[in-house]
Amino acid sequence: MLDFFKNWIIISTNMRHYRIWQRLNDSKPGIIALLDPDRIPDKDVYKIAHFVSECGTKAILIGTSLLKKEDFDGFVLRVKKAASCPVILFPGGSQQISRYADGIFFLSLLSGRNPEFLIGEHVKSVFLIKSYGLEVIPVGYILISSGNYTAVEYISNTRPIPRNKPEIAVAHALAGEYLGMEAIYLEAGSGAEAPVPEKVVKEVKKNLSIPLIVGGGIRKEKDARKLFDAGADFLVLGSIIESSPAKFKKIIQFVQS
Ligand code: 1GP
Repeated sequence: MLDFFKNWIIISTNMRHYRIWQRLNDSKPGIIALLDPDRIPDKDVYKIAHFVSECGTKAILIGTSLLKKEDFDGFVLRVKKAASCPVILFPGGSQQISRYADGIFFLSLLSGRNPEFLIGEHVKSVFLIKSYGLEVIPVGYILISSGNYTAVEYISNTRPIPRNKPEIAVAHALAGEYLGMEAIYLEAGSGAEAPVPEKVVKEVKKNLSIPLIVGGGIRKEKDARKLFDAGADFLVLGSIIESSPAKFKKIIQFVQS
C-alpha cells in the first residue's frame, strides 16, 4: 500500500513537470498553426481557432511582425477558449506577451546581427513572462531568403541567410544548439514565395540533435511532404489557414496518415 502511494506521488509530480514542449516532442512529427492577430478579425477568432484545433494541429502559435491590434490579450484569450491544444506565443516583440497563453517561444533571431532581436526584446519581456508563469521554450530563429522581401526581414532589420548556402544555416543552427536552445526554427517568412529549400532542411537536420521547426510559404501537400522527408519535425502553417482552410485540413490529414 505504501508503495502505491509513493508511486502515485512520483507519477503526479512528474506529470506536473511534463512540459508542453516535451509533450509536443513526444508526438512529433506534426503541424503547428500560426494565427496572426493582425490578420484575423475578432469575430472570426473563435471559429478559426476551434477549426484548426479540431483538425488536429499540435499547437497554436500566436504572433506577428508588427502588432496593430489593440487588445492582444483578448485575442489570445479567445484562442485559448476555443482550442484544445496548447497555445504558444510567437512574439515579434516584447509587446506580444499575454497571461492567457500556455507558453512562449523565446525566440532569438540568430541569423541576424541586430542586438534588439538577439537579446534586447527578451530583457524587456522577462518580468511579465515570469509573473504570468508562462512555459519558456528557447528557440533559435533563423531566416532563410525566400525570393521576396518579407515583413520579418524589414521589421527585424536583418538579412536572411542565402537559400543556396546550407552550410551557413547549419553553422547558425548548431550555434543555437550549443547555446542551449530547445529547438531551431527555419523561417522563410509569412507568405514567402517559396518555402525553405529541402537541401537546407536536410543539412541542418543531419547536424542537429534538437527538434527542427520549418515555416513560411508552405501551401501545398507536396511541399509539406518534401519538408518532412527532409527531416522537419514540425511545420508551421499560417497564411493558408485564412486563404484555404480546406487545404490546411488536407495537409494535416496527410501528416496524420
Ligand atoms: C510565419 O512560418 C510562419 O512566421 C508561417 O508562414 O504564413 O507563409 O504559412 P505562412
